[in-house]
Amino acid sequence: MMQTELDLFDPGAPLQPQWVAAQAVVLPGFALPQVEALLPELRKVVAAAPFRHMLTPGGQKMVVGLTNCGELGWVSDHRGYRYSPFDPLSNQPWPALPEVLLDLAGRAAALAGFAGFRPDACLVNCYRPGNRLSLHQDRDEQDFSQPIVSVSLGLPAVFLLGGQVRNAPTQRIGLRHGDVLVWGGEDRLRFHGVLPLKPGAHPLLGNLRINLTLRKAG
Ligand code: MD3
Ligand code: FE
Repeated sequence: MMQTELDLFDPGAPLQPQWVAAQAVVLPGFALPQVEALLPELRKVVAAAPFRHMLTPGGQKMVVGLTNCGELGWVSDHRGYRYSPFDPLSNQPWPALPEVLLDLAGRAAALAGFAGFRPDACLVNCYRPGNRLSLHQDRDEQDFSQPIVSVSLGLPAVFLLGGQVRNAPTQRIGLRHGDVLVWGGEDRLRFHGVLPLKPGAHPLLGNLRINLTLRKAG
Protein backbone atom coordinates (compact mmCIF):
# COMPACT_ATOMS: atom_id res chain seq x y z
CA MET A 1 0.00 0.00 0.00
CA MET A 2 2.59 2.51 1.14
CA GLN A 3 4.76 1.82 -1.90
CA THR A 4 2.17 2.27 -4.66
CA GLU A 5 3.84 5.44 -5.92
CA LEU A 6 7.35 4.01 -5.71
CA ASP A 7 6.19 1.19 -7.98
CA LEU A 8 6.03 3.72 -10.81
CA PHE A 9 9.81 3.59 -10.76
CA ASP A 10 10.11 -0.16 -10.50
CA PRO A 11 12.28 -1.38 -13.41
CA GLY A 12 10.00 -4.41 -13.84
CA ALA A 13 11.57 -7.77 -14.63
CA PRO A 14 14.77 -8.33 -12.69
CA LEU A 15 17.85 -7.74 -14.86
CA GLN A 16 19.96 -10.25 -12.99
CA PRO A 17 22.24 -12.62 -14.89
CA GLN A 18 20.67 -16.05 -15.38
CA TRP A 19 23.04 -19.00 -15.50
CA VAL A 20 21.49 -21.58 -17.81
CA ALA A 21 24.52 -23.91 -17.68
CA ALA A 22 27.88 -23.92 -15.86
CA GLN A 23 29.46 -21.45 -18.31
CA ALA A 24 26.42 -20.10 -20.15
CA VAL A 25 24.69 -16.97 -18.94
CA VAL A 26 21.77 -14.86 -20.14
CA LEU A 27 22.06 -11.14 -19.39
CA PRO A 28 18.48 -9.90 -19.71
CA GLY A 29 18.26 -6.47 -21.33
CA PHE A 30 22.03 -5.97 -21.17
CA ALA A 31 22.13 -4.40 -24.67
CA LEU A 32 19.15 -2.07 -24.14
CA PRO A 33 21.21 1.05 -23.27
CA GLN A 34 23.18 0.61 -26.53
CA VAL A 35 20.31 -0.19 -28.92
CA GLU A 36 19.86 3.39 -30.04
CA ALA A 37 23.55 3.62 -30.98
CA LEU A 38 23.64 0.10 -32.38
CA LEU A 39 20.77 0.24 -34.89
CA PRO A 40 22.21 2.96 -37.15
CA GLU A 41 25.56 1.08 -37.17
CA LEU A 42 23.74 -2.10 -38.11
CA ARG A 43 21.92 -0.31 -40.93
CA LYS A 44 25.31 0.80 -42.32
CA VAL A 45 26.60 -2.77 -42.15
CA VAL A 46 23.56 -4.10 -44.00
CA ALA A 47 23.78 -1.33 -46.61
CA ALA A 48 27.39 -2.38 -47.41
CA ALA A 49 26.84 -6.14 -47.03
CA PRO A 50 23.15 -7.01 -47.53
CA PHE A 51 21.42 -10.02 -45.98
CA ARG A 52 21.52 -13.02 -48.27
CA HIS A 53 20.43 -16.66 -48.20
CA MET A 54 23.54 -18.80 -48.32
CA LEU A 55 23.60 -22.34 -49.65
CA THR A 56 24.43 -25.21 -47.35
CA PRO A 57 27.19 -27.56 -48.53
CA GLY A 58 24.30 -29.92 -49.43
CA GLY A 59 22.79 -27.30 -51.76
CA GLN A 60 19.86 -26.15 -49.57
CA LYS A 61 19.04 -22.46 -49.28
CA MET A 62 19.24 -21.31 -45.64
CA VAL A 63 15.98 -19.65 -44.55
CA VAL A 64 17.66 -17.24 -42.12
CA GLY A 65 19.19 -14.22 -43.90
CA LEU A 66 22.88 -13.72 -43.09
CA THR A 67 25.56 -11.10 -43.29
CA ASN A 68 28.73 -10.29 -41.31
CA CYS A 69 30.90 -7.53 -40.02
CA GLY A 70 34.42 -7.69 -38.64
CA GLU A 71 37.74 -8.94 -40.00
CA LEU A 72 36.24 -12.36 -40.71
CA GLY A 73 32.78 -13.41 -41.83
CA TRP A 74 31.13 -16.82 -41.65
CA VAL A 75 30.20 -18.11 -45.08
CA SER A 76 28.61 -21.25 -46.47
CA ASP A 77 28.51 -22.65 -49.98
CA HIS A 78 28.87 -25.96 -51.84
CA ARG A 79 32.48 -26.12 -50.61
CA GLY A 80 31.49 -26.07 -46.93
CA TYR A 81 31.38 -23.69 -43.96
CA ARG A 82 34.32 -21.41 -43.20
CA TYR A 83 35.40 -17.91 -42.21
CA SER A 84 36.49 -15.53 -44.95
CA PRO A 85 37.91 -11.98 -44.83
CA PHE A 86 35.89 -11.16 -47.97
CA ASP A 87 32.19 -10.88 -48.71
CA PRO A 88 31.58 -13.29 -51.61
CA LEU A 89 28.85 -10.97 -52.99
CA SER A 90 31.20 -7.99 -53.42
CA ASN A 91 34.65 -9.59 -53.09
CA GLN A 92 35.36 -6.72 -50.65
CA PRO A 93 36.31 -6.94 -46.97
CA TRP A 94 33.32 -7.19 -44.63
CA PRO A 95 32.26 -3.89 -43.00
CA ALA A 96 34.15 -3.12 -39.78
CA LEU A 97 32.79 -4.33 -36.46
CA PRO A 98 31.13 -1.25 -34.89
CA GLU A 99 32.97 -0.02 -31.78
CA VAL A 100 29.74 0.03 -29.75
CA LEU A 101 29.30 -3.70 -30.43
CA LEU A 102 32.93 -4.57 -29.66
CA ASP A 103 32.63 -2.74 -26.36
CA LEU A 104 29.30 -4.38 -25.51
CA ALA A 105 30.65 -7.87 -26.26
CA GLY A 106 33.76 -7.28 -24.17
CA ARG A 107 31.75 -6.11 -21.16
CA ALA A 108 29.28 -8.99 -21.42
CA ALA A 109 32.05 -11.58 -21.70
CA ALA A 110 33.88 -10.08 -18.72
CA LEU A 111 30.70 -10.31 -16.60
CA ALA A 112 30.50 -13.99 -17.47
CA GLY A 113 34.11 -14.54 -16.44
CA PHE A 114 35.86 -14.23 -19.82
CA ALA A 115 38.05 -11.16 -19.48
CA GLY A 116 39.79 -9.71 -22.54
CA PHE A 117 37.39 -11.07 -25.19
CA ARG A 118 38.20 -9.41 -28.54
CA PRO A 119 35.88 -10.76 -31.26
CA ASP A 120 37.08 -10.59 -34.88
CA ALA A 121 33.83 -11.83 -36.42
CA CYS A 122 30.18 -10.88 -36.06
CA LEU A 123 27.57 -12.98 -37.82
CA VAL A 124 24.28 -11.14 -38.28
CA ASN A 125 21.23 -13.42 -38.60
CA CYS A 126 17.87 -12.08 -39.79
CA TYR A 127 14.79 -14.16 -38.91
CA ARG A 128 11.28 -13.64 -40.27
CA PRO A 129 8.16 -15.27 -38.83
CA GLY A 130 8.32 -19.04 -39.36
CA ASN A 131 12.13 -19.08 -39.73
CA ARG A 132 14.00 -21.53 -37.51
CA LEU A 133 17.58 -22.61 -36.98
CA SER A 134 18.01 -26.35 -36.59
CA LEU A 135 20.20 -27.87 -33.87
CA HIS A 136 23.90 -27.46 -34.61
CA GLN A 137 27.28 -26.81 -33.00
CA ASP A 138 29.49 -23.79 -33.69
CA ARG A 139 32.79 -25.42 -34.57
CA ASP A 140 34.25 -23.44 -37.45
CA GLU A 141 36.38 -21.27 -35.13
CA GLN A 142 40.07 -21.88 -34.38
CA ASP A 143 40.05 -21.73 -30.60
CA PHE A 144 37.16 -23.26 -28.65
CA SER A 145 38.51 -21.77 -25.41
CA GLN A 146 37.19 -18.41 -26.65
CA PRO A 147 33.58 -17.65 -25.66
CA ILE A 148 30.71 -16.58 -27.93
CA VAL A 149 28.54 -13.56 -27.21
CA SER A 150 25.13 -13.14 -28.82
CA VAL A 151 22.80 -10.13 -28.87
CA SER A 152 19.09 -10.52 -29.63
CA LEU A 153 17.11 -7.67 -31.20
CA GLY A 154 13.52 -7.32 -32.38
CA LEU A 155 10.92 -10.09 -32.09
CA PRO A 156 11.33 -12.57 -29.23
CA ALA A 157 12.44 -16.14 -29.92
CA VAL A 158 12.75 -19.44 -28.12
CA PHE A 159 16.31 -20.66 -28.05
CA LEU A 160 17.00 -24.39 -27.67
CA LEU A 161 20.01 -25.34 -25.60
CA GLY A 162 21.05 -28.95 -25.99
CA GLY A 163 23.99 -30.97 -24.79
CA GLN A 164 27.29 -32.23 -26.14
CA VAL A 165 25.59 -34.75 -28.44
CA ARG A 166 22.75 -34.06 -30.88
CA ASN A 167 20.18 -36.29 -29.18
CA ALA A 168 20.72 -34.93 -25.64
CA PRO A 169 17.66 -33.29 -24.06
CA THR A 170 17.18 -29.59 -24.80
CA GLN A 171 16.05 -26.73 -22.58
CA ARG A 172 14.02 -23.81 -23.94
CA ILE A 173 15.20 -20.31 -23.18
CA GLY A 174 13.16 -17.23 -24.11
CA LEU A 175 15.21 -14.44 -25.70
CA ARG A 176 13.91 -10.92 -25.98
CA HIS A 177 14.98 -7.66 -27.52
CA GLY A 178 18.18 -6.50 -25.81
CA ASP A 179 19.07 -9.82 -24.19
CA VAL A 180 22.72 -10.91 -24.36
CA LEU A 181 24.03 -14.46 -24.02
CA VAL A 182 27.56 -15.53 -23.25
CA TRP A 183 28.75 -19.12 -23.74
CA GLY A 184 32.14 -20.55 -23.11
CA GLY A 185 34.27 -23.22 -21.54
CA GLU A 186 32.59 -26.60 -21.29
CA ASP A 187 29.36 -25.18 -22.82
CA ARG A 188 31.03 -23.79 -25.92
CA LEU A 189 30.28 -26.84 -28.08
CA ARG A 190 26.74 -27.53 -26.92
CA PHE A 191 24.17 -28.17 -29.63
CA HIS A 192 21.74 -25.27 -29.96
CA GLY A 193 19.02 -23.91 -32.24
CA VAL A 194 16.06 -21.55 -32.51
CA LEU A 195 12.36 -22.56 -32.73
CA PRO A 196 10.25 -21.12 -35.56
CA LEU A 197 9.79 -17.38 -35.00
CA LYS A 198 6.24 -16.38 -34.06
CA PRO A 199 4.64 -13.54 -36.06
CA GLY A 200 4.58 -10.20 -34.31
CA ALA A 201 5.42 -6.53 -34.58
CA HIS A 202 8.38 -5.06 -32.76
CA PRO A 203 8.27 -1.26 -32.34
CA LEU A 204 11.82 -0.80 -33.69
CA LEU A 205 12.32 -3.77 -36.02
CA GLY A 206 8.85 -4.70 -37.25
CA ASN A 207 8.42 -8.37 -38.08
CA LEU A 208 12.10 -9.25 -37.76
CA ARG A 209 14.44 -10.81 -35.26
CA ILE A 210 18.10 -9.87 -35.65
CA ASN A 211 20.73 -11.88 -33.81
CA LEU A 212 24.34 -10.76 -33.62
CA THR A 213 26.82 -13.51 -32.81
CA LEU A 214 30.27 -12.29 -31.86
CA ARG A 215 33.15 -14.71 -32.05
CA LYS A 216 36.92 -14.87 -32.06
CA ALA A 217 37.14 -16.94 -35.23
CA GLY A 218 40.77 -16.59 -36.29
C1 MD3 B 1 25.10 -22.00 -27.27
N1 MD3 B 1 22.59 -18.32 -33.73
O1 MD3 B 1 24.49 -18.18 -35.64
S1 MD3 B 1 22.96 -17.27 -30.87
C2 MD3 B 1 24.49 -19.19 -34.91
O2 MD3 B 1 19.80 -16.85 -32.25
C3 MD3 B 1 23.44 -19.33 -33.88
O3 MD3 B 1 20.63 -16.70 -34.23
C4 MD3 B 1 21.46 -18.39 -32.84
O4 MD3 B 1 23.39 -20.31 -33.24
C5 MD3 B 1 20.58 -17.21 -33.11
O5 MD3 B 1 25.34 -20.07 -34.98
C6 MD3 B 1 21.86 -18.51 -31.43
C7 MD3 B 1 23.46 -17.90 -29.30
C8 MD3 B 1 24.46 -19.01 -29.29
C9 MD3 B 1 25.51 -19.05 -30.15
C10 MD3 B 1 26.44 -20.07 -30.04
C11 MD3 B 1 26.33 -21.05 -29.07
C12 MD3 B 1 24.33 -19.97 -28.35
C13 MD3 B 1 25.25 -21.01 -28.22
C14 MD3 B 1 27.28 -22.08 -28.92
C15 MD3 B 1 27.13 -23.04 -27.95
C16 MD3 B 1 26.03 -23.01 -27.13
FE1 FE C 1 25.18 -21.45 -33.53
